[in-house]
Amino acid sequence: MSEITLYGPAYSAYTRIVRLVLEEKGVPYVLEEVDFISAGMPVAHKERHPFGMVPALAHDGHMLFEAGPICSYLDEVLPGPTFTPNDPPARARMAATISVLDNYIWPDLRELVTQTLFTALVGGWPDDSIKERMVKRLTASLAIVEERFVAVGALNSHEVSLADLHGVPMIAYMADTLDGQVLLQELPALSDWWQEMKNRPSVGATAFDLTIYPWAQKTED
Ligand SMILES: N[C@@H](CCC(=O)N[C@@H](CS)C(=O)NCC(=O)O)C(=O)O
Repeated sequence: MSEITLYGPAYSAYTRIVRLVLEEKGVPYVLEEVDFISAGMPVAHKERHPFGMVPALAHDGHMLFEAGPICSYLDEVLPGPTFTPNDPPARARMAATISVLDNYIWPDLRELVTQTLFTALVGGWPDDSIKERMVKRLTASLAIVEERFVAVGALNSHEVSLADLHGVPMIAYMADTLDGQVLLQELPALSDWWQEMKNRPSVGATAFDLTIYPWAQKTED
């Protein structure tokens, strides 16, 4: 099998989504760190992704980009367990769950995580008004995810699909914040799912330490 190189930083939620699929498949790969917080997106990476985002993945002479399509590609071409249901309605449901996570959950969660984790790490002050607005929005949107997706099996830690692996890095970041922990307490199905998912070896294998990055060390000056 030709070598797989994944471009993106370990702290990127979308890079971690792809890493989880690779780990679950049990296939070796090279992670080339592309740290975009230190000094913006490196010029070399802008050649890999037309909009200069991470992740991108090189395999078999192809440069692939966008986490969802990369994961579908890997699930199709790599050996190992499969994470895409055969049944078309179940497959559409999986794609809808991924779309919901991308469009209605992650943008607010990313803002919350930026204010709570990242701002402090780079030595800044969180904007509490943004934080409060995001908590309010997430209280409403996650209640819908809980009732219409998790409780009815669209996320399922016993029959893991690409939707589960897509959700893990997002909920992992959420669980790392105090506000996220409070939100999770009101979401029993999502909490149960996370308790199961976080113990998977792939989740441990893709854990990362934010304090190793040069921008994070500024707080120790
Ligand atoms: N639609 C993209 C989203 C990827 C994304 O949001 N990547 C973030 C890091 S997790 C990024 O590249 N941020 C750099 C920037 O905004 O300049 C995908 O599915 O891969």
